[in-house]
Amino acid sequence: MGKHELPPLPYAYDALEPYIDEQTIHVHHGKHHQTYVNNLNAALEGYPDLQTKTIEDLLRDLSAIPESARAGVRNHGGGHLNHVMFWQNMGPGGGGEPQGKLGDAIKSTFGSFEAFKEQFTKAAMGRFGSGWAWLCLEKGGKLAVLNTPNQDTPLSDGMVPLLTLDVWEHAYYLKYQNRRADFVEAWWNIVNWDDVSSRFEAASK
Ligand code: MN3
Repeated sequence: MGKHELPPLPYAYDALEPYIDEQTIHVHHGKHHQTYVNNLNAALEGYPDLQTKTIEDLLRDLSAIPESARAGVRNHGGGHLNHVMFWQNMGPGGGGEPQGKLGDAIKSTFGSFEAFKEQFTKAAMGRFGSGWAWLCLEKGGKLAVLNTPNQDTPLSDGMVPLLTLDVWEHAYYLKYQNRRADFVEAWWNIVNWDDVSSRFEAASK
């Protein structure tokens, strides 16, 4: 399938203003995400068998990756896939609450949307250092909120990621400095629930 490539941002660089500023998106997408893609391709050099796999397949079974390439795939492949999802999970005109099957599943799992929001925010705030907060579908079909360190994806633990939030400092430092809580609160206004819902419906089939 050739080399992995940085997908274009699915909206304009200033589309998430004022919640995420244009400069942060430029650096985050054009520099940070691009670097994960470049380093993933470098990590796969000399492994023609791995080069034919999708990024999802590589991360779904890290034990199948030769040890010499595993950390590169985990860190840079995870960095690539997590950011692809992060961009798609957001959009202008987002926010509010999910409707339909996802909205119902969130209410029956967490009690209410507000309770879910609280739990997700706690996962985002509770990740010490760099990492990600997640809403996932577990193997048994149950929704779960968790966080992961570094660029680890719950896909490697057999879950299907539905919604993710990047809480690395590079995601918010230019605008929010050390105020991660303000960034997390602002981010709820740009969650693209249509994207999250379609992931949920595809995974629940
Ligand atoms: Mn990032």
